[in-house]
Amino acid sequence: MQQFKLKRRSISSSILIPGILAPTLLGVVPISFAAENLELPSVEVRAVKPNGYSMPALNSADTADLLAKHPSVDLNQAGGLSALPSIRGLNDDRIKFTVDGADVTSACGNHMNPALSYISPSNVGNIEVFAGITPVSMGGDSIAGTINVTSPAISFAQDAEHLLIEGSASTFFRSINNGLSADIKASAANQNLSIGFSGGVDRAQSYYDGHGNKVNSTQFDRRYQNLTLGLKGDAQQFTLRIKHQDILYQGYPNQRMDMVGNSSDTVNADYAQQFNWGQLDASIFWQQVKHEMGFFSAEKPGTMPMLTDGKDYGYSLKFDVPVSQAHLLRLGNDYHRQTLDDYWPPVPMSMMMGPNTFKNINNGKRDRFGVFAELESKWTPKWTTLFGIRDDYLKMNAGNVQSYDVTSMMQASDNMAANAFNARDRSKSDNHVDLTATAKYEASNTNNIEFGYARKTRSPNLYERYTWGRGDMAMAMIGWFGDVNGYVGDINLKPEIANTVSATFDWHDAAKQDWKFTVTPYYSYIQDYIGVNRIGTSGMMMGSRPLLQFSNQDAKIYGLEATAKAALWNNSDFGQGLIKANMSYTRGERESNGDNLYHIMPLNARIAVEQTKGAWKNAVEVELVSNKSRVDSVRLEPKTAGYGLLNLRSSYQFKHARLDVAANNLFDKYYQLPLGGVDYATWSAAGGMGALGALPGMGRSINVGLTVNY
Ligand SMILES: [Cu+2]
Repeated sequence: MQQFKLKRRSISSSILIPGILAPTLLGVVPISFAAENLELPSVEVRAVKPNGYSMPALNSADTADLLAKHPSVDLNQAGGLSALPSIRGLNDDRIKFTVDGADVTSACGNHMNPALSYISPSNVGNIEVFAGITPVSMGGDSIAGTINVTSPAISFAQDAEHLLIEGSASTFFRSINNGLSADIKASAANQNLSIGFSGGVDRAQSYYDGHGNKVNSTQFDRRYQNLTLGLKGDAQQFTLRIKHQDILYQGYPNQRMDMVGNSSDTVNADYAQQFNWGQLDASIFWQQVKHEMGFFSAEKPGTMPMLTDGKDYGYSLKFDVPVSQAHLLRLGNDYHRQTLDDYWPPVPMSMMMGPNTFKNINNGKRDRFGVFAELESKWTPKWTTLFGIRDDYLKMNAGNVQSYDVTSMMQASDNMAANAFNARDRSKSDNHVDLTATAKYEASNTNNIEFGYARKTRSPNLYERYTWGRGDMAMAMIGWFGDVNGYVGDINLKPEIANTVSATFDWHDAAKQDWKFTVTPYYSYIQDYIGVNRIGTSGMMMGSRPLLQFSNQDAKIYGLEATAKAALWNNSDFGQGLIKANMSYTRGERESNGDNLYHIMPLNARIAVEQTKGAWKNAVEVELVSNKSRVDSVRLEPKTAGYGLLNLRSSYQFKHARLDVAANNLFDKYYQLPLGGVDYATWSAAGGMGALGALPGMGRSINVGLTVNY
């Protein structure tokens, strides 16, 4: 019987090193460079030694920002801890996210609490990004790809004689928003048992743009505590993680509301065991969230409490069975239940908001049950293939709703909508059939090609199907697009089905040491893409914005990514030098009329020169973004000008301590974020007159971090 090494990702010890990253078709996460050498299409992530190049938390307290340098990933700006990632133009719920194996859903009509907001960058051990053609074993109910984030691996003592005591303390300061992150970790382990704790804080005031103006409602404060327990046997490992997190407040410059509280408890348990026949990976997760929106600062004043209670729980089972020397079979089953209550308590003395509670989503439920089979085959030393099929069955429902005042003439449109909603059968079920077929061909020792096809399906989320309010205000409260438009759902929405083809051409030197160049063209046709139709315009009180209803409309997205890296020098005077570059171009169109899709990043590139010499690591980086002239006119998406930013960073390792310093946007350039939506907070603080502008990015920030390991 062959010996398959226990290769569960969560027990690989890897540290994330944001660099400039190469995409791969199957996307095995070149977030850290060492992972780049992986034999595709395997999904193993090898142990990566921390090389201390750049600390995750140095430049941002938002874990999503760690993905900004990945050529397939862009960020739709939201709160300072809650940017919404997008993979090749497909955002948010179209991506499958897991955090330590837990499938986490935003419990908020503005998606203020996306999956990555539940882990601080200081606690990220590894990130995997699968873009586009994603193995079916990496999850269903998603069309863009998969992002898996894991905490640092649990460590055990090497032998029975010693106890392994580890700890670290880190602190980061960012000048642009007086941002402060601090984290401590401690663990004690023998050979079989490991116990660990971590805790910390991420907080900041609102940041300033390149003109020196404050960007209102960009402040935040988060606290967290995590406990871990690990048990290890000869061929098995059990991991338990218990987490509590409170976001005390978080501003949203491009939303009408802010977060005034988000309290979550999470339990994840993983079990991996190696058998004669292969390997079993099992995990269960449970997360409970209490979310509150409202107003907390003079930067965006108001009164309107909105509460959301959300739960996510489920399990996953995976079996890896080597059926012969050449073939590895993966089988799996997973289940995920989301429950959601979204309700808006009355505001005392308010004519519009009372006397009853507005029930936005009442007893919402979304269940998904999935099974898959995947075969990975190495036919010859040159040819590798991966074939997978997956079925997900989804069931959704929501209970009766009500407006603030069922008798008020002023709320007639909400009351009519509530009556119609309550009279309908709202139970919906969808069946997804997903397919993935890819091949890799090593044409020679200096080039290879990977290519493939995937069919992937996503069902609407609870807000897309079950938000029902038709009054201006009720609609203005829904939407995670940073455009302050009004949105309403549609019970009859169909799932989105993406058919994607893509290929990665890879050229490198024979030893894979000196240089590498990749090009990845891709094309996706998305049947029943969930876009919007305009159904009206809100009144003056809500700022005369478009009122939109989610609707299925075919769309296509295509583009090109390229990456390059090359060794520049290697000598005793200047150490080692390396240049890395990547660029990406994305185009998204509605099929019927050629309209531009919303939130598509314009042409952009990143070039960095890095030097390593002894304990020093230094880098100079240029970020170039072209102007955004193709905008979604239906949502009144703002156009933005092109820009270039220069960033510097440096780190020095001294025994157990490391100092990190960065200067981001060194020339304090003013620029607007192409995916930032509108700068609503600043516009409304100035009286809400005139047109809404695009959200500006951060001006120059000097960031300093100190990390001590013991
Ligand atoms: Cu919210």
